[in-house]
Amino acid sequence: MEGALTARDRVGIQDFVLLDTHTSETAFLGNLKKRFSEDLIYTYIGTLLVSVNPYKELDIYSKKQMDIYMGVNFFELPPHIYALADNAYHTMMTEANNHFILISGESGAGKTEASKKILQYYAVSCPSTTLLDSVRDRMLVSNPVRFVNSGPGLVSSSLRLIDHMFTLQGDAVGGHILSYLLEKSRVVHQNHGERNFHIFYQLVEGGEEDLLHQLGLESNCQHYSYLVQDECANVTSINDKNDWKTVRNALSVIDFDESDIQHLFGIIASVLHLGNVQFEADSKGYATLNKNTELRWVSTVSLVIPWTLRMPKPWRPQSAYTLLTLLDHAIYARNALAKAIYGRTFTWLVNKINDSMENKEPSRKTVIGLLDIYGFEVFYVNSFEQFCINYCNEKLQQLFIQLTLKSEQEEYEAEGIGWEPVQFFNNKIICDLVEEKHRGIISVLDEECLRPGEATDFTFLEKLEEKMGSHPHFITHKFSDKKTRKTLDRGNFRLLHYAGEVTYGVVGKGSHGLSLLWTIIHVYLTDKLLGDSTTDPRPSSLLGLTDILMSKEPWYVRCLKSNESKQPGRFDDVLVRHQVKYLGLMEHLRVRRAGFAYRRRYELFLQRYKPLCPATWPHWRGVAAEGVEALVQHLGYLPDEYKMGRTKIFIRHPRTLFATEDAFEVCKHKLGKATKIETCWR
Ligand code: AD9
Repeated sequence: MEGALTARDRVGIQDFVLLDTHTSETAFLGNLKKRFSEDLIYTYIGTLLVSVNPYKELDIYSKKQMDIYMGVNFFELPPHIYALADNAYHTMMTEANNHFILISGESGAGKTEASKKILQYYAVSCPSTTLLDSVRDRMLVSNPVRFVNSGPGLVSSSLRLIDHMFTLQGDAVGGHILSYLLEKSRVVHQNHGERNFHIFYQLVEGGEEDLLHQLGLESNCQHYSYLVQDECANVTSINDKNDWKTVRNALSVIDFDESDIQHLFGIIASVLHLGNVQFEADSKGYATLNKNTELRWVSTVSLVIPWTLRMPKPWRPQSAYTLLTLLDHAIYARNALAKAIYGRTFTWLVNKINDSMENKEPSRKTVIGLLDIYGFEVFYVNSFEQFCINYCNEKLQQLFIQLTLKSEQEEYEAEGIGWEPVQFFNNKIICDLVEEKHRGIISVLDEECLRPGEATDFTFLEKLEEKMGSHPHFITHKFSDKKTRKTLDRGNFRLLHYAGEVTYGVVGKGSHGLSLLWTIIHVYLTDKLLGDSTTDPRPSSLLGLTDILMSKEPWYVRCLKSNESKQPGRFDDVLVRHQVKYLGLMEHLRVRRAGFAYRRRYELFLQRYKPLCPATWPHWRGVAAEGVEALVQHLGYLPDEYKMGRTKIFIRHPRTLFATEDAFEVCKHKLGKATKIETCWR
């Protein structure tokens, strides 16, 4: 008994659903930490995979490991990204339906690595022909083109979806990238500790001498103002020179010819030159350009001629052009141009990659989508870009709830078990707060923007207070208690998201604040993400992401950073706790545990626990369900503790399973031999 408990104590529980009945954040963290210290970076919450970045190479990604996981049931082996990839693939094959794998986590948490591992697994495990090999090569290299190590690569965005298409026989035949919420602002501004897109550093550090000469670039990142903010140009773990070679290779695999490549590098260089265009204020505060060298390079290498920046005009209140002439407006315009150039290039690049991965097989396809999203973004005060990302996370949580409950309900029905009400927090109330017609935050913003000249960011905030001041998830300075008021400025509002509180700044964005907010929200969200036809009446408009996802079966990977300094083996409790909170893991656990915590097919349950009952050991010759019934009767399960479905046993509380598991360990000890299935409890 003691020996058995020690094994579980040492490596923790492999599925959080089975963690003690009192599910506290502390117990959750304790289990993660215990496993992490044993280099067990993966843990399940049901079929959701939690991954903690080890910042070191682990010997768990070999071909041998892939073979072990191939075609094996989810819970038979220790948790692994391969298990998830394999189960998504096999479910897709047997049910001939579409799936998506949602990978979320902060920057550097391991999302790119996770998607690479999944792709590598498919590359090795899917049937192979020469034609398919080339498609797979493209899928694999499209990843480096997109990201290249931690942080954003060439076309990183806050949310990315790549579809991988398979024939009904399981052959990979093509791919498609859909990208939302490109973090364009990162081109001109990086938060503390963040880098700009890697491709800039790679070009400057790794670019060949001739190429740099042709593009007018210095081989030194320090020379470029867009690359030296927050002194993050040199990250020791990143080898820009080597990564440059990977990108070069990737571009050739995905059919970029020399002229495409020249065009691409020209544009990247032009953004760097643009960042170095400096203005000076004249005696009246109007912007002037003191030298044109950088600007000339912009036009030379990218064929973009930024005339607007070259025309210092006196300020005239009624003219749109005059906005550019004051110093800060000129800087704003320069940055906007840099972001726009990069944004367009991004779209072009994604289209090119898609062309190269286009599915050329006429037969029916099924799809596994890889969706990669930054989790909740939380700074001291957050802008409306964070609002968009957080709202998006809120929608995805809603989707998770709907899909989980739906699949629970379907499973109960399929198994002939009555539906039971479940206890969890439904975040629909927060989604409504943001999106409800005529009442939500976006509607209020719309209404305010219809009053040009009258509406300001102050009136916007007042309207919000008027409409939702009493809402339990909305707080402003005016509608808060004394204690909260101390932490909340007058120009901010706070939302109680399902994962925690986030404070958003509204006031103080200047006269263009409102229209800027409107643009951010509508361009990034309402139009693209939610497919709301009220703002985009075009019938050909993009399908909403949630609609796309609703039509697929979900799988989840949640990536956590173990520490900020990328140190192998270091587990920073505060940092991990923060991510557990903002990735909503406890809430996920609650939803998962809402009905029956554990279910297992009769054959598997019997195979493991048959030594516990004289009637089933060493062999049960009858129907598996009857064997399980005999087994649980022998173990003394109370009637309320379990239900017998058509193919599975459902157990309500983890403690029942644990008692069984402990008995099994004792029995195993007595029998004096380890069974093969033992590994599944690591
Ligand atoms: V960003 O949102 O694109 O800024 P990611 O994608 O979340 O970010 P990434 O996968 O690039 O992070 O991981 C960051 C670094 O952590 C990698 O370069 C690896 O050095 C390290 N890492 C991540 N996952 C693993 C792993 N499973 N094993 C070993 C890992 N190292």
